[in-house]
Amino acid sequence: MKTNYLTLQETADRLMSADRILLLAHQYPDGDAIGSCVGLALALQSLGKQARVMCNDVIPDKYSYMTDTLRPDEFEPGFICAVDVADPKLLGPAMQGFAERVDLCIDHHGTNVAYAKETLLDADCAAAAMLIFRLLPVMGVKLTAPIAQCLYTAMATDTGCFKYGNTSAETHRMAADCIDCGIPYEEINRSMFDIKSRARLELERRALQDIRFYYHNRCAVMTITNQMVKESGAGENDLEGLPPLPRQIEGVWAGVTLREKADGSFKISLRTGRHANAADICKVLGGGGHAAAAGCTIALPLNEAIEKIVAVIGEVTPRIRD
Ligand SMILES: [Mn+2]
Repeated sequence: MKTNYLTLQETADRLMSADRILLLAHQYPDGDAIGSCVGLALALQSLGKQARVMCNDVIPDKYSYMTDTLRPDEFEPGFICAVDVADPKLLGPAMQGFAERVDLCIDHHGTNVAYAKETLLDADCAAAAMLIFRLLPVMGVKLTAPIAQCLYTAMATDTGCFKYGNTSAETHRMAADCIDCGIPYEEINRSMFDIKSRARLELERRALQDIRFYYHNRCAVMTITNQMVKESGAGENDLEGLPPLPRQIEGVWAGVTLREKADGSFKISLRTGRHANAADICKVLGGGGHAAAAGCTIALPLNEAIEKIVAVIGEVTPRIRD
């Protein structure tokens, strides 16, 4: 696949000369996917353009304060822009019809497979929203509170509330500009990071009970089976944000979360510190992501899937065995 990489100015030019702009988020949308898409859609609408956001999945309720601010434009797309989507497969089954028609991709994943006609990529950005933020002045769009709460949410969620190593001074400066718009950042952070349902707490309890350790306790493996989800009463919205848990344990270099999928295979989420590289490990298994957070899928029974990921962690990170 081949793409034409654009500068910020060229990206702004493309968006300014387009109309009926369809913005595509990735499946299982997170704060960055939704915040970046809605923030950009609001910016485009403020310029008098038609814009809408589409996603394979229903947007979880906790993000509705962002989507509610968007005017519901309906149109035949004149320009298709994917945001925060590293690979067209991640658009999800319902959006595959657009996969080969993406005019522009705005992304911050170093693993982006260059599938769009043109791409704005900066892998040093903590969130795709930082690219949207940079585009605003180039497009002559003023940062308003509705846009600011989208971009703030996106940056907060992709940086674990400005805690991860991907957070830069620029991220903080952008967040500060958003706060200057009068957004309810305390409420946003509480709803994104602190609030959990009782079903979610019950699911965590079950998952933590069976956590397994390898390599002198430097690797922790947590499993979420469909049965555990069912028994805890957790809904789809309760399943977000579980992968950071194993890495919260003292001394853990590599925190693994296996999530059983409907077909019985396992979605692996890996979180690592500075001693291990999650993207390098997941790449061996056909996945990808960032240095500190990456994922892949393993189609094996549970115990074999755990053996596999643990073995690959050891191969790619020999020091973890010492
Ligand atoms: Mn992102």
